[in-house]
Amino acid sequence: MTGEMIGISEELDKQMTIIKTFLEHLEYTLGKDKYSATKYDAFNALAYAVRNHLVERWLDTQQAYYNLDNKRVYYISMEFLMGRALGNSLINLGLWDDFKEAVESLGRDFEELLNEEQDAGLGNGGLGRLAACFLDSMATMSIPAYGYGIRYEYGIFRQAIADGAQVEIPDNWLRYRNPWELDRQEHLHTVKFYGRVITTIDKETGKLVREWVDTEDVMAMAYDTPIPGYQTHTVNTLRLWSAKSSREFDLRFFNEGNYIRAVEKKMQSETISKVLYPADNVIEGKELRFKQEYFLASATVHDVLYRFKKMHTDMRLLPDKVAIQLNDTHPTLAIPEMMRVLIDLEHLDWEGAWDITKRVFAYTNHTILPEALELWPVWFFEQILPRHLQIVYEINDQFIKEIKAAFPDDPHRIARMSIVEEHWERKIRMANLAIVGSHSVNGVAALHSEILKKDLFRDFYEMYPEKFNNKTNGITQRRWLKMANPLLSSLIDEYIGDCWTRDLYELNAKLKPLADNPEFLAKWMKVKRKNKEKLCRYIHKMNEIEVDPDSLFDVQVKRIHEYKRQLLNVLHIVTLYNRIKDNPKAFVVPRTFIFAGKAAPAYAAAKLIIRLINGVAAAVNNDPDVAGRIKVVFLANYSVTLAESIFPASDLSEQISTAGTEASGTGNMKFALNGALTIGTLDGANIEIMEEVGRDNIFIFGLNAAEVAELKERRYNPRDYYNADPELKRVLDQIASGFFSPDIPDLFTPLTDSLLNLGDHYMLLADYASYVACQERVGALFLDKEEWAKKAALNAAGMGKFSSDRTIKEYAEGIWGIKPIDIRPGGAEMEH
Ligand code: 26Q
Repeated sequence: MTGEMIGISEELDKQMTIIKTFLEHLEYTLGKDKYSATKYDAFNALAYAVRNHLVERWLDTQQAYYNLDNKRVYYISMEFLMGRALGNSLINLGLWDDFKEAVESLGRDFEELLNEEQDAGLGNGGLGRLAACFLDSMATMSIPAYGYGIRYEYGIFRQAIADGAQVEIPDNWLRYRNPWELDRQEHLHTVKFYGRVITTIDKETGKLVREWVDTEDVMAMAYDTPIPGYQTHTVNTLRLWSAKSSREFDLRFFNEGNYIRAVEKKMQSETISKVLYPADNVIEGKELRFKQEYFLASATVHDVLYRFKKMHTDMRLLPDKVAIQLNDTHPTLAIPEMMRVLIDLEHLDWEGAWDITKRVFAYTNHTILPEALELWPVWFFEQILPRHLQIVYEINDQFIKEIKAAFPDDPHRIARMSIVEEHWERKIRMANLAIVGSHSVNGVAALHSEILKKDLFRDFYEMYPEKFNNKTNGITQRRWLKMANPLLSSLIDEYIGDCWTRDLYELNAKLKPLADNPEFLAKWMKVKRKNKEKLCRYIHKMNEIEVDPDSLFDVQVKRIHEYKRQLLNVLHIVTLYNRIKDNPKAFVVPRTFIFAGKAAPAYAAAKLIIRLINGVAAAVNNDPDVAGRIKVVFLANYSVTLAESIFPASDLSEQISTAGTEASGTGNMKFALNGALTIGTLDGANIEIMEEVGRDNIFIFGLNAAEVAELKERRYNPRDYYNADPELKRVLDQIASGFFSPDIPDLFTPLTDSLLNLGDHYMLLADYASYVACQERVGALFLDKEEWAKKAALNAAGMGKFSSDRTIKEYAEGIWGIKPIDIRPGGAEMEH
């Protein structure tokens, strides 16, 4: 046989194996044949076939970690916003083409099968999606890592729009099986709640001994999902905890007199992992949320220590083997839990336990909004976690001694820094606890980390400057370019090869010169146009709106929140609308304004903003004077999957938060990577995006963070802007008068009131004129197609820094002290 023939027969062999595995799963795992199999069955059979490939590497990886006994990082997060797994797994395994061919040879549409998969929506937004990007990057960079979270039975609600308003639909995502998870019945931990603490004196040592008794127990059961790296043998683990009644494991349960009552009790304890709290950047101080946080913290700490103790007896080695990263304060109870286990169960002394704990933990802050800082009432602790309250008090006592030593005679400083807030209701400040109990505190963009040091955590920075550092966020280019935008990926591959998938800085080095290549730019524009056409078809199908693919796609997709200022975007749209109405023949650049995003169900203002967008859409889209020049589209149910089709089709990325409020943003990076230009404020990572793409290739407007602070200081008066700007006044009066809500004329007055009468907290009016002027420059540039395309290419070409691979490398080197582990098939692994 010739070499070529061997190649062909190997290829055939591969195809046959895929088809065989697929059919076996269809028949024996799912019990279907080709007559009875639905599209969804076919998706599942495909997923199981892919899982076979994952499992081999998974076992090799876990075996290698065990044999090497290397240091591992545990990323604990209340949220993992994973989206779909099938396409991503195929890309990371390098099996996309093989599986696509195999599926098509069976007469099925590959893309249609991929679309059968539900999103794993176990997160709200930025923080949850960041955790998912980090998992992809950690596996790709061969970092020995575990994600730990909660297996919510209901993920983020599905959003429908009825009469312009958001309606929440429960996301019962596990109802039709989850082919990616493996239940680990044997990995079970008891999590205790309530009860009381007994103190005795040890007769031999004379020391106080604490026992937490009469507790109500819930079991945490593990479900594992494989996390494959891209072009590597590494497959890491995402371990999600599900709450199971301890009674089920208890024989007395079956002998209880009141059987129905007993089953009710069982169900109650299982509610802990029922539902994700749908709040984003605002806390819901509910008891169930508090229990969820402890459930995750406790089960994870016990699991980490169980794994450590299989290899070691000396707990002082823990910081050499374990790094724990806290994704915001949500899992911070892991700190007192670690202290409890080390002291009460492992019998270490306080100093030893505290030293170990601080060296293990690191804390990432994701927000400076005061309403998102976690404070839990002391009485929650008294009732639910009495032993932890003692420990937190002891940590605080020691800490206050430290403050007094460092800053004598400064009682205000002590009051500000104390872990216990002593207002009329005593509360535990989780951020203070996280800072004191960690060796590292980081923000998620340069500006954000500066604000933490200078403002929010200033006192702590003065005391522990060495703890503070920055880790600018990133995104995985595998999902957000290679998978989401296959046309652009292929174009880039054609010109510079595909090394950018492992090293995004390749774009900076090799794509930049192509921004002057007319042939490349022509192809670039064709790709953008194709992606826009596809989104047009989706918009037509979902919203029955006809959109012009040649219009400027001006896009704001993210959670709906006042600080993100979707309302400022609306003020601009209404301004344009009025200009057209005044002068129907005036030339305006045709634009399609696209919005998507969920509002927290209890956040009235955010829900009203959705109604306003839809009210404006109804007026604008159907007005003959507008003649289709501007259209407004609100796409329902923003999700990872919907995002994957929006970014590739966008021309303009709206990143318009009040300077100093958006910690980083990550959507901003996804847009730019897909060749959208940004209109934005000098906030979060926008600043670093500007530095990377160049000041001439981004549209910056409005006050910067220092100016915002200064204007607040000088007593900002929004009415000054309203009175001085007739165009602005007209827009606000229109919204207030019911122009966009003819059936309920005063529907939107709460929104205009908050701007005019309640202080305009996010300073929309101060930035309005600058925003509108900036948008005029955007429109003018869009008319010059070549110039626009050039800048778009330069944006993508400047994104090297924003790969989450870079971010993870910085965490691994700067905080975790962890090196990559090269995994080889069959187990001949080595440390780098
Ligand atoms: C806390 C307690 C009780 C209930 C809910 C919460 C809660 C849940 C989610 C508080 C905050 C969040 C989410 C915060 C978040 O997504 N922050 C975003 O994190 C991104 C990743 O770092 C940044 O890019 C964004 O700027 C930041 O807003």
